[in-house]
Amino acid sequence: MSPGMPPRPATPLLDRVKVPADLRNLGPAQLRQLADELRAETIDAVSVTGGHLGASLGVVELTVAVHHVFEAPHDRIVWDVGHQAYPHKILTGRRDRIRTLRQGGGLSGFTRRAESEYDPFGAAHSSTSISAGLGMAVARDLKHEKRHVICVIGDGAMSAGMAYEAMNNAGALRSRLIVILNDNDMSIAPPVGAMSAYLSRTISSRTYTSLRQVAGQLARRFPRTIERTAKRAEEFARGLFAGGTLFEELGFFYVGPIDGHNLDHLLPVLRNVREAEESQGPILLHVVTQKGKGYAPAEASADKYHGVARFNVVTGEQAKAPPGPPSYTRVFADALIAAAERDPAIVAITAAMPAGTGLDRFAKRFPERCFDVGIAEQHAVTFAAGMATEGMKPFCAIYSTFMQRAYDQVVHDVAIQNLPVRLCMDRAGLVGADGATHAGSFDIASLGCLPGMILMAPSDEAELVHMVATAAAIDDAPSALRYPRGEGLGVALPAAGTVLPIGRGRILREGTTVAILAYGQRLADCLKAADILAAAGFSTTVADARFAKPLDGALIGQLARHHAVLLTVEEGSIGGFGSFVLHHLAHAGLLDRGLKVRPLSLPDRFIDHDSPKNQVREAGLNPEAIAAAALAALGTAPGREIRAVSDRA
Ligand SMILES: Cc1ncc(C[n+]2csc(CCOP(=O)(O)OP(=O)(O)O)c2C)c(N)n1
Repeated sequence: MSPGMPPRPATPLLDRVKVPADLRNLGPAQLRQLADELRAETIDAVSVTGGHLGASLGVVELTVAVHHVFEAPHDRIVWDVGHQAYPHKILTGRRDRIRTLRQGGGLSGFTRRAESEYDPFGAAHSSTSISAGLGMAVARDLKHEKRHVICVIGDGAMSAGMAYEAMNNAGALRSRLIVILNDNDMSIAPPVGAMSAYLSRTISSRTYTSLRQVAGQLARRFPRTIERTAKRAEEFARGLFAGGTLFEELGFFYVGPIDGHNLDHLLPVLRNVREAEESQGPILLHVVTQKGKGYAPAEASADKYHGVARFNVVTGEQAKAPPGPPSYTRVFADALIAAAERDPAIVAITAAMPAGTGLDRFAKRFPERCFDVGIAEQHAVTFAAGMATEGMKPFCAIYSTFMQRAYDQVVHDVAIQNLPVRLCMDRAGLVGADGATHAGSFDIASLGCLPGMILMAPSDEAELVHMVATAAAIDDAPSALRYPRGEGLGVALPAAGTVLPIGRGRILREGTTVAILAYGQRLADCLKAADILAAAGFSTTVADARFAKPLDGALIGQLARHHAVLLTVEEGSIGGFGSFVLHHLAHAGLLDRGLKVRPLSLPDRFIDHDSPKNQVREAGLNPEAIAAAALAALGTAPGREIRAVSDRA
């Protein structure tokens, strides 16, 4: 225990629960106590690691109830997004490692098949649970097996099209599937859209459905399990009940809404749902919970502690990073606001991430020109394309990893129609504690192969300001801008962005033997690598490509002709910038005279959660690895003195 920290909470009952089977025989009072202990343990663990606290606190009772009523891992419990699964991890044999959450070598912050047999499906991107659960249910039926499949999905995740595609299919297949809608009236930010309003109406049209009334709902479908007296309640309940119609139209049997923190309600309802006839088809159980429940600082905060840094349990105060340069996100938002002040055609779009993308700042300044479309990346991109057809200048700000969802929209709706949509991808490259699911690895490779697309990446935050101005000026083609998570380098910011010449790079340092051509955020480490090489006696040119498409053929030609070794460096997957450069070199005949080219990119494997520094080292993209690649190409093994120089750097 660190000094000043409160002692860990006493958890006598939780200490006896090693796996869910250990809680199946507990009575209601013990389960309530277990929930309290589980909540205390979750708070204490996340205070050490940081992470997604609010969502996990909201599902403590639900987690206990589901594990009490169902028999995981035989029954499959599929958590959507997986960020609320910390209590589930604690109850499923991972308590001893819960204080390693999101740390290098530790537990993932999401569900993960490789981590536990209790995680039947890995997640982190939202709205996949019903599709995956339906697949499991259909496989079960084809194999003539008996098991329950339970998907737990939040109201935010329910705003994505994929959830409806899955429900539409589930309703038609009539597979036995239990979907628990965990409705806390929050996404990361307050939820938006008609679906959210619909759920609110569903809840506010009456208070929680009483147990008796839920029994009535269930009686219609499962008369064998309900006492006769409930039957009279049925008409009453259904007559009063205003919600659930949408789900029923999709072929689900709707039950609820019930209080997701009240075990006296959760347990009997879940038992009834469990006992439903196999032929009954999919069931949707609507539970209402509170994000951050049971921890005052979380309940009081605007985002309900969606994602937190390490914090003091007593005060709720989160660890603050020492003041440093502004984040790329902040610089992007301010540059976009500045551009929008000059140009009324500029509009901004986010898919449920207003704070993460910085567009909350834009929305404050231009509320009528900012659109939060919910967790709906596909729609966001085509919505932007529609605006572009009418002469607006849409900036579609979506994390690189979530842009993957919208690939066909980028190809079909944006690129083929050559519409000037600006794709602004935050969190490009490695992202640290959120791990491989959130890394922005594939945008260069996947967007760079699209005809007509312009690709830019800033090497520092001042460059980002220029690139936002450049994107605003590109009116005859789609463009994509990628920038990393976290703070900038601390360089001076220009008063206003300058429009850059499209497809032109720049040389920062001139040398004679080795050329390093960087794309994006690794440039600073390439300069450090050049120092290491200089100390080893090799003169190095360092250039900033600025654009991955169109490539700067003249610059590449110059580097190729006047150096023995050419390195390309990017924080993106194989098949990206380095491949484009190699392709160009080959076609231009620049490989024919013995030039040694080494494309350095992320390796061909997924990189787990860890500190950003460790991840970059593992990827072989730190200054030492860059220098070592050059030396290996030159035929010189890295020596002791080289490491010493880089340590000083
Ligand atoms: C495709 C995709 N887009 C965006 C996100 C970022 N994200 C993580 S959790 C979350 C909110 C989810 O809200 P909800 O489903 O209601 O769960 P809660 O956190 O409220 O429990 C968002 C937008 C994501 N994980 N996946």
